[in-house]
Formats: sequence, C-alpha cells, structure tokens
Amino acid sequence: MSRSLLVTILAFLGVAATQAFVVPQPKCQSALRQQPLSMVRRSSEEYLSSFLGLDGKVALVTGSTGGLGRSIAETLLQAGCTVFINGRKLKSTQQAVDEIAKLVEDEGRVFAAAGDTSDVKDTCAIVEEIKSKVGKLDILVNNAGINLPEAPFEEQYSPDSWGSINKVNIEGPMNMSKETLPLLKKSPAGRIINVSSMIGHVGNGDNSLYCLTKGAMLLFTKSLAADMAGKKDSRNLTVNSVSPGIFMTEMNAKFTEEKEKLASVEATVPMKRLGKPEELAGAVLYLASDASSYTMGADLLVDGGFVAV
Ligand SMILES: *C1O[C@H](CO)[C@@H](O)[C@H](O)[C@H]1NC(C)=O
Ligand SMILES: *[C@@H]1O[C@H](CO)[C@@H](O)[C@H](O)[C@H]1NC(C)=O
Ligand SMILES: *[C@@H]1O[C@H](CO)[C@@H](O)[C@H](O)[C@H]1NC(C)=O
Repeated sequence: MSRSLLVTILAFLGVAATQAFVVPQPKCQSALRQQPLSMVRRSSEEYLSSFLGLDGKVALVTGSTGGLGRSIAETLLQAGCTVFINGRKLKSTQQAVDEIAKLVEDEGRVFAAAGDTSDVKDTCAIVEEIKSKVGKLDILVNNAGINLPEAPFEEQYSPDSWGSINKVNIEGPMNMSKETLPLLKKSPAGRIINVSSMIGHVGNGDNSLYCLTKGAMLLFTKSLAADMAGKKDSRNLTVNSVSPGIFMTEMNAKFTEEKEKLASVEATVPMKRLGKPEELAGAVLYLASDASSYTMGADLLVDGGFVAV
C-alpha cells in the first residue's frame, strides 16, 4: 500500500469516527454544559441552601437562653443547623429549648447543653453531651459573657471582680474552644465565632474591665486564626469574631426601658437607633456558613456605625 493511500484511509477513518461518535448538539445547549456549577439552573432556595451549606451542620451557642445568643441560635436553627442551647441551669435551658423548637417543623433539631462555661468541669460535660447526642460539632459560637456594674477603674477593679469577668469572658471561651477543637477539626468546614464588642475596639468610661476582656477576645481570635490557618489537621476550620454595638436586649434593659435614657443612648449611635438581635444574627449566619470559607481572623462590626464615625 502506498503511503499516500494509507494516509487517505486513515484520514477517512478519522472523519468517519468523528462523525460516528459526536452527536450534533444545538449550539446553546453545548454552551450551557460548559458553564460552572454555580451557573446551573435551580431554584433560589436550592442555591441559597447549597451556598450557605448549613443543612445538617451542628452548632453550639453558649449563653443562648436569651438575648443575642438566643437570636443567634434561632437563626442557625432556621437556616438548617442542629443547635445546642446553653444556659447555666438545666431547667431554664430546657424551657428555652422547648420554645425555640416551635420555630421549625422538625423539632428534633434543638437540644439542651446546660452548664456553666466558666467552670471547666461543666465545659467538658457540655462537650460530652454533644458527643453522645449527635457525635459531631461544626460551629461554636462563644457568646456567653457578663458585665460588671459601671464604675471608674479604681472602684471597679479588685482581684475578685477581675477574677469573675475574666473567667466568663476570657477563660471560659478559651476552655470551650480547646475542648471542642478535636470535634471542630473533623468538620469539613469548622467554625469558631467569638462574640466581642464594639467596646473591644474603643474605650468606654466606667467599663474598663469589660473593655479589656472584649479587646482580648479580638486578639485571641486573630491568634487562633494564625494557629489554625493552613494546618493539615484543621482542614477548613476558620476563626472569626463579631463585635456588636448596643442592642435591644435584657442586658441593656437599664437604659432601654426609660424613654429619655433610650433617646440619649440612641443619639450616640450614628444610625440613631439600637440594633435588633436578628441584625447581629445575620452576621453570625454569614460567618457560620460556607459562604465565609475564605474569611479568617476577621472581626465584623455590627454597631450602627459607632466605631467607624
Ligand atoms: C476566640 O478565639 C479562639 C478560638 O475560639 C479562642 O482560643 C479564644 O479564646 C476565643 N475566645 C476569646 C476569649 O477570644
Ligand atoms: C480552664 O481550664 C483550666 C485548665 O483545665 C482550669 O484550670 C481553669 O479553671 C478553667 N477556667 C475556666 C473559666 O473554666
Ligand atoms: C475544604 O473546602 C474546600 C472548598 O470549599 C472543599 O473543596 C474541600 O473539600 C474542603 N476540605 C475538606 C478536607 O473538607
């Protein structure tokens, strides 16, 4: 066989093969197939749930029987998480669980994990409770915190007052983070979210010890982020914080219940109003979700512009 004939036969076979195996496609359809997954046609509900990735995640929110913690817990629950509610006493924690469970159809996604997060024995018991109930943890929100009665530094500070606020606001979250890390590291997208405060960023009169603990929270968050980032065993674990401004909560009842006091506090906020708890929950939802997978060691201020202005 001459060389040129062989080339002709091979060329013919090649063309035939191409024609036999390629099914003609209308142009628009093949263009659609090349689009990335995020462009695939689906309902906005499906898009949001896969974008956030919260369905089936397990969250622990410390100090969540009331106030901002409760609002955070309710939001995570409604977004698809299984949620552990934490308060110091079992009875009030269980009562909060019963109320919160009514927000969703599948009530079996809310559990009580009662205990004092400023007592390491309780902290360990809370983690054991989560292990025995569901065997995993994806999201830790270190929310529990206390404030001291307002007073100038020299009156407010004593070894006892420092001891109590340090235990709840700093050591408690440190121990809870430490005890939950083994579980969080196993999560495909572990999250630690610390609740700091706008007055972890700026000073505040008659409140020095609280400011100190919240400032510490910010830098702990960044340091832990530095520890975790890029480590093989911590996979996609991220550590971030939120810094709420002044919110309408029981903790702030002292100045939200009287009209005149409320007006004078509102006047100090650039947006001229206090925050509603669900407005902080939105920020936590973002940090808890897959949508924040590249946000690391960040702090999100939710303060009506207080620190910026
Ligand atoms: C927040 O950041 C890390 C991770 O949770 C933790 O070690 C730290 O103690 C947490 N809480 C505070 C008080 O910053
Ligand atoms: C934190 O853990 C340490 C070591 O286990 C313990 O000594 C300390 O009392 C704990 N602090 C709190 C606030 O639980
Ligand atoms: C980490 O996140 C990336 C991006 O979302 C994902 O592709 C990967 O599977 C995750 N890694 C692990 C170990 O879960």
